[in-house]
Amino acid sequence: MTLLTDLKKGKRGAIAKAISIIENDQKEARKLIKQIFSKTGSSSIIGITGPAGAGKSSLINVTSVELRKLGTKPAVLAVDPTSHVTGGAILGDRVRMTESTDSGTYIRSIASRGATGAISHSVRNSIRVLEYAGFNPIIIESVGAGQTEIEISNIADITVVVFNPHTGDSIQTIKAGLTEIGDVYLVNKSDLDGASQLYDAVRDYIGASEKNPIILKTSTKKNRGISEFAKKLKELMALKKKTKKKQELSQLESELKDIVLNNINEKITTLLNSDKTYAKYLKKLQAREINPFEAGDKITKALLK
Ligand SMILES: Nc1nc2c(ncn2[C@@H]2O[C@H](COP(=O)(O)OP(=O)(O)OP(=O)(O)O)[C@@H](O)[C@H]2O)c(=O)[nH]1
Ligand SMILES: [Mg+2]
Repeated sequence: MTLLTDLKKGKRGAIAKAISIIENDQKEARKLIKQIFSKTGSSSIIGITGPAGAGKSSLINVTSVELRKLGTKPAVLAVDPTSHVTGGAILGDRVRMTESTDSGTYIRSIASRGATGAISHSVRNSIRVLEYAGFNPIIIESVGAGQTEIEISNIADITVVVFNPHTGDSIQTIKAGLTEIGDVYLVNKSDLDGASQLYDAVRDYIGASEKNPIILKTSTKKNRGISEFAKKLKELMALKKKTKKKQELSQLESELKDIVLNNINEKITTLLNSDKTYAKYLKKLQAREINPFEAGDKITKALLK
């Protein structure tokens, strides 16, 4: 299969095609994963999250350049919450991320529309494609908005949370649950007013936590703190490699559960449409001869017999 050969060589066209298959064609995606799965699982996955506009894309752009200088070969997956492939936000990312593209970093946006399980599926398997193509680390950008960000932190080996002094609600955001997931906290846009206060607040609020995260000030505009951030990432990659095994086991277990539950859901949904017991109790329910719970129990019992 030439796609595999080209993927292995890290050819851009092949990677793009493979990720499109992952996103759009379940049947082909299965075939592809079947062929590459055993050769994946060893790259470091870095999740970069934080409020919209914090500077995640800009940071990834300049940090990738530094990471390449340190001898790694990063690739980027941007999980875009607002739009699919033609959307404006992605174009914005493309523009801002040109620098790292020029230097050889592979960058790709994937849409996060649809069921949350679908996002995990796309991200997990796109990661596998990039691993097979020889990239390490794989950086995932996601906006810190609820479900997606939590899923990403489950997939990532290293989680980086980005704040900036311009969003007045930053401390609120900090309190709203981003406190536990970070291995690294960045106060970005340190060239702007308020960065020092925010840095102090983050350090007071998060620095004392058990995880003992790294907290850094960065500015992509002034190129401050970026090489230090890249160095810390490289150190963390080495450190996490030792604990990766355990994390990987639980990640694979939750993926397996997702798949099994999805499969069952699909099967049962099809089954119900032609099931006699279901039809019978549905009618009774609609005639108000039985209540929903009782009808549900009867149908479930019959199905699981
Ligand atoms: N002053 C200043 N502006 C910055 C810095 N980093 C990024 N910006 C600006 O902040 C804006 C948002 O940057 P992005 O990198 O797109 O932020 P993002 O977090 O990826 O945004 P979304 O993907 O939309 O959530 C852009 O206008 C950047 O030029 C910085 O260090 N200092
Ligand atoms: Mg972005």
